[in-house]
Amino acid sequence: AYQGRAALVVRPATTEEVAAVVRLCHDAGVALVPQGGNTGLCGGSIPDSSGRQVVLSLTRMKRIREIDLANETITVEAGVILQQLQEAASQAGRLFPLSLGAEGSCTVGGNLATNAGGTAVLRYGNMRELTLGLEVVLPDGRVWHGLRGLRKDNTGYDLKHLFIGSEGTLGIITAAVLKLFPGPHSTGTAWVALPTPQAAVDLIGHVRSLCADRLTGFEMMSRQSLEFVLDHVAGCSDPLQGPHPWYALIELRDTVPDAPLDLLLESGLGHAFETGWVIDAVIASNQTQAAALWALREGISEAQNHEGPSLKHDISVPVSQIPAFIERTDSALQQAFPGVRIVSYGHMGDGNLHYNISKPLGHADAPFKAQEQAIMQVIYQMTSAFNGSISAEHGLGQAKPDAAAHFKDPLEIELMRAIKHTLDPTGLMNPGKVFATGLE
Ligand code: 2HG
Ligand code: ZN
Repeated sequence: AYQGRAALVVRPATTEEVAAVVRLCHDAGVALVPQGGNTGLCGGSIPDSSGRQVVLSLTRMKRIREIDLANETITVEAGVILQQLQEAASQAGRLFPLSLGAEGSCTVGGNLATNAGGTAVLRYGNMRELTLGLEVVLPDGRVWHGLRGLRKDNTGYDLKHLFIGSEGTLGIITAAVLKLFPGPHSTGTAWVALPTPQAAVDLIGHVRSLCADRLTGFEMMSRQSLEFVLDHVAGCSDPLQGPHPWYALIELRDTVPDAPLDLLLESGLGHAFETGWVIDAVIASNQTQAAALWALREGISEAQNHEGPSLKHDISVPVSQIPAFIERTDSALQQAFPGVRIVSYGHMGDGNLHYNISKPLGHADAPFKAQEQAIMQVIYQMTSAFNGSISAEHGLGQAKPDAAAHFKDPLEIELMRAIKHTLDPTGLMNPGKVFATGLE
């Protein structure tokens, strides 16, 4: 979706080398664009088309520096691939819980820079909640050595939170101390058919009261989303008979081996059948079946690309408001743009919907693309009316700074700009990202 032209790409292997590059660019007045696994959906790691920006790739900084089991922490460099981090934790008998579709190629630096979310936020939080300390190269080349593995530290402002989610606009994260958790020894996975999004809200409350922290994932998807996967992703099949309007994928985990999670799921779903929240359900009886159910969820993004341009809207509203949001936005869109195919799915437990739009069946790409801004306005205005966020987990990148400037509180934007100006007065760190216009 995004193309740029870089002056050059530098690939430093150590923090000192990153600092040396940043210092040189600072002195020469050259803009830098940090890049990790290049999997972001908002173009945050893509340079502009001037051919004058330097891409600073962190992919050679891939050391696991330390695992401190007694402190339940792991210290890793920015270029470590998320999956390698998960594997390192697992080899140490622990869990690093961040999990998302791109985990085989996205990097820790990018996860931090965008405050990545994914499918286990419900239980473990976003990347922000998983981080204890950071090492950051500042825009003038100085290094902030904030790699502290402390769970308590009230010595003033918690600076790491400025850099997490700042998308490379305040400095370059080179390493982090991250939290580890006990590894799960039992997993229970269910795929359920639901009559309405309200049934999903009711079900999530019920399952949570029954299972408490064992509930690690609650994903929801519309029939349209599943149909795209069945049509375009090889080897996928519908686990249930007949079409149903909505589906949820529920995951429970326990640290106890052979924990009776299937029984918990059965009892939770039994009640849900009686109340009418659930129409049909299947519980995975082994890991292969569970993986097949997850493939249906994780295939949606790719499947939608086969249907022409996918207009992505990564929104969040309070969980309780999701049903009303869907009902009102669906109807406003169908009225203004008849026939558009609404592919809504996402991290229901976090109130985060990927409310993506495909062109009407049989229509050409170009006239549909021409409506992109108008469609976006309808969706973001509705999001705003529900007190939601126009970017829940993908960041702003170069895709959404204008929308953020429009829909965020002007005071918040003013404070953000003040912080940007203090840390990066020359505006050389990832210009054109997060903020609608550069500060230079
Ligand atoms: C997901 O949850 C990702 O599958 C991608 O955040 C969402 O492609 C998208 O819009
Ligand atoms: Zn997502």
